[in-house]
Amino acid sequence: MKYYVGIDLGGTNIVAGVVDEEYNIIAKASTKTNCPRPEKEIADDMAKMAVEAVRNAKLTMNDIQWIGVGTPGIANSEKGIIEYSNNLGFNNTPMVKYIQETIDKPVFIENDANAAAYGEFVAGAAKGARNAVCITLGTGVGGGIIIDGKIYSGSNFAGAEIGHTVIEVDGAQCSCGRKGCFEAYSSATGLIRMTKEAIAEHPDCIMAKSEKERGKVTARTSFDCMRAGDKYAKAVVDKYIKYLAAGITNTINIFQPDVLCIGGGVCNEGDPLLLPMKELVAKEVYTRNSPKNTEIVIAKLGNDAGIIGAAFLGKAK
Ligand code: BMX
Ligand code: ZN
Repeated sequence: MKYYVGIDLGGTNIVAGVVDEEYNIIAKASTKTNCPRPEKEIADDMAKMAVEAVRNAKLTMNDIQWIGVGTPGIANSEKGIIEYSNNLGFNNTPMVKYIQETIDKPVFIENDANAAAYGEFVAGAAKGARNAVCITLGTGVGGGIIIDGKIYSGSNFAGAEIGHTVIEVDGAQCSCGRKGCFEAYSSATGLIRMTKEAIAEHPDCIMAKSEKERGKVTARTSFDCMRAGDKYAKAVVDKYIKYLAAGITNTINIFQPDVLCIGGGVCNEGDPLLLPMKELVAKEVYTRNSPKNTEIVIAKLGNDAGIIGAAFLGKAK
């Protein structure tokens, strides 16, 4: 049996997993990212987690083929440099070199959403597809594109940033500097913003009460309060779904993948999110009258997608 290590570097957690050649995660190790802090410290912790995960798997580094890393931002996979990652505070960080100072193995890096898409492609909801696009609805909206079984990251390692395509000109401010990005509406962060806006407009609604009781607004507030009968919450959910459907329809119109996979916590809402979204997409997509169309599915692997995809980066390009 061959083994690989995949590391998912996130704004909150660093998770390393040992993955066998049948795509099973056999052991993990994790720690807090604790950013902002010096990039070398983060890299050292990543190497530490890799070593710990291997130990937890009762293996040694000799059993490991290579290490793969998924990171938010722009990952130059040829030079092994994370060129830019705003939430981690990275600028031209030589991640591969740093990790190899501790571990003498080949190290591959890739954007986190690309790695997660690859994970879903090799072992999850996009398994068996030739062309697949995965969209993650999390803190941001991540995009990963698989064409003919390989990760497509474009030139300059900066492609597949589906989250930063504008769906509302002059719309809500995005963290990338543009206004009206898909990410500004369809991320969990975007949903929370729209929920807060509605609460400010309707201070007596059920969402406002929920905020007072819990002391916070989350990505679930609007869905929960809609179920409790709040018409303003339903309006937020409807708006969220409308934007999500627009972003997904755009993506299908560009790529016409066999499978479009969506992941991230918001997908746990299930049918109340998915059914109306799929209905809107079906009405609008360019191929609406074609006998064959892109299948929209929910990601299967959750947070493990990023680890499994990272672990197989040695085969991804
Ligand atoms: C942002 C962007 C993408 C990333 C996506 C998902 C940065 C630092 N991140 O659009 O590269 O894939 O977020 O990130 O520029 P997540 O934090 O939601 O997983
Ligand atoms: Zn943007």
